Amino acid sequence: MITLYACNFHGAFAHGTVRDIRARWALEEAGLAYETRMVGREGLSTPEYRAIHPFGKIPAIVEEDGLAIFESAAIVLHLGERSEVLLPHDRGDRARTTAWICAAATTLEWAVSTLGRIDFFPIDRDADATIRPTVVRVVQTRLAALTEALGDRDYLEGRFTGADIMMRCVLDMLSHTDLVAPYPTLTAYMDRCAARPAFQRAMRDHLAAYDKELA
Ligand SMILES: N[C@@H](CCC(=O)N[C@@H](CS)C(=O)NCC(=O)O)C(=O)O
Repeated sequence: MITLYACNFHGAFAHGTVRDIRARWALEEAGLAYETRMVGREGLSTPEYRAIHPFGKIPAIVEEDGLAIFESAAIVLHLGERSEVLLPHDRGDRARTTAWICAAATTLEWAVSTLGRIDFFPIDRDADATIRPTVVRVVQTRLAALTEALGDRDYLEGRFTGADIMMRCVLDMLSHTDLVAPYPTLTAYMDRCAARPAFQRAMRDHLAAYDKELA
């Protein structure tokens, strides 16, 4: 069975967006059986975990044959080789889905996570306050472009793919702001993705890990 490495030591601000949700959701969409192993803060820097994830981050997965994969985008792409739900077989559709997964993880997530870093983990309050408006403008520019690209389609590739897992999860990292609200196309897209039974199972289990820790 696949092992998913997740964690439950983050504060309430991060519940729902810690990146194991991406791997959980992909595993659920693909219908692949998995067991979850929780890694504590100290566990991230042990040699055993660094052998699985060189940077000591969450998520990682280890497959039945011992193959370890880290980085949420890589996990979604890799699981896509086992499920056409995540990654279409058609050459062009597959290439575009891959491009969207990379765009979510780089072009969007770079700006979105920088905003999260400023808002939740301030390093230098004055410097952060100075750059925040610029980061917000970059995020807004990306959201406007994404809205245009999505158009009236339900999902990025028309039908659901792993690209929607990555994109919705990145957009969700803006939930502490009102930046997505002016884009009804995007809020409807996020709701549509969240209504999927696989997402609901993944989110239920993701949040249950925090409830267990708090109990
Ligand atoms: N680009 C990586 C980011 C991984 C990452 O930063 N994960 C966070 C959880 S959302 C983490 O492990 N934080 C624990 C820490 O940095 O100590 C991915 O998408 O997998």
